[in-house]
Amino acid sequence: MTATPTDRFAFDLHATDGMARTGVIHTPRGDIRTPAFMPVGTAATVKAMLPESVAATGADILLGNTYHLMLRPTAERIAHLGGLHRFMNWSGPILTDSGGFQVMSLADLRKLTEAGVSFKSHIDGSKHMLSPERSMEIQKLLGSDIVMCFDECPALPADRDRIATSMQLSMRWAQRSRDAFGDRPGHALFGIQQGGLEQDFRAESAQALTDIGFDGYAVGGLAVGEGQEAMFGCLDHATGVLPVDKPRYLMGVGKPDDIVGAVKRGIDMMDCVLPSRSGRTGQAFTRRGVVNLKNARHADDPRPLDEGCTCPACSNYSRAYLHHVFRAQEMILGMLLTWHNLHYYQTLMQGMRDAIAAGRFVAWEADFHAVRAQGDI
Ligand code: PRF
Ligand code: ZN
Repeated sequence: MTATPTDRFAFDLHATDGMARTGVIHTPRGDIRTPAFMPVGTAATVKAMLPESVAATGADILLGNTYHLMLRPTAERIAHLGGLHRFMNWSGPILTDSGGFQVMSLADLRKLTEAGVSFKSHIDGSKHMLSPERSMEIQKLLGSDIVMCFDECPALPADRDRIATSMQLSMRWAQRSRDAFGDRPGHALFGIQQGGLEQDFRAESAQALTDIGFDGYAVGGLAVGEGQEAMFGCLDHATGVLPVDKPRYLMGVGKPDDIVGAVKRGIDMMDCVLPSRSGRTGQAFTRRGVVNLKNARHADDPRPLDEGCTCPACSNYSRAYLHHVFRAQEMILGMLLTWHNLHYYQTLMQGMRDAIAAGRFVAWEADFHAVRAQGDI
């Protein structure tokens, strides 16, 4: 695929196979091949990785977080230092989450009103507030390429009334986010669908967002403890009510089989801390499932983690070495396994992009599950 230099944000859909889609999101900072997996760089770093190494795994875009960066080092400081791309030495596109979801899961003493959320920092107890307007301002100061609306994501299970009230608040905040974002050529604003597992609320939310008009649409409020079957059941109708000609982003998902199932149901973008976070605790994702390097069975094993993987961890080190650096609590364990896991995730995405383009996604998916069923050998 040749990169098209562009000064605006655009989505080209190249092929579909069932509900699955492949294409390219063009941004002034580079193209994003879809389906895309976005590594998480919460605190202006993908932990244990240099940015050039993250790029070498095949990532086209990173995710950053409003909540963490506004508290430390602050958005204003990052803006003075030339923006987030320069600050963290990543020249490709960055999508930033809006903060609402992180406030609800991390902050202390939260107070939610129509205006927004006031809370105390989980780092030093200092007082802050986030609103649609302040979130848009922070994401602009950071220089984010893809800005997310400020929303509220209720914890599941919740009753229908609570889910409806919350979704309607998120839709009013979506309008305020749109108004505050304004017109910024080259930068995109994504709406976030809410509505829990309720089909009618998902459709109502999609309609409200489409009426406002966004550059892309996220499916929020999933992967919050409902389980894979319920999430897939929801996605079976939640993606179909979103515009076909705009990217669809499933927030905070997931395990490899979650990702495959989401792409099958029409999702174009995803992010998750799993490949980076589990790498640091000795968990590796492979074609044959999860391998835990903590396990004593690896202590004398001269074989690579995955003989079919071309990442540095698999090209240059044995399972015995990875087990040793786990036991010795050496930092290289996190460095090698994060690289491997991100490489595995990106290889998975490339496999799906190729399969969709060739119209053989069903066969590709059957093979994905068959190889995993064999287990680690
Ligand atoms: N909203 C926002 N960020 C999110 C979510 C959401 O619903 C989720 C849900 N899985 C993860 N990250 N703004
Ligand atoms: Zn590897």
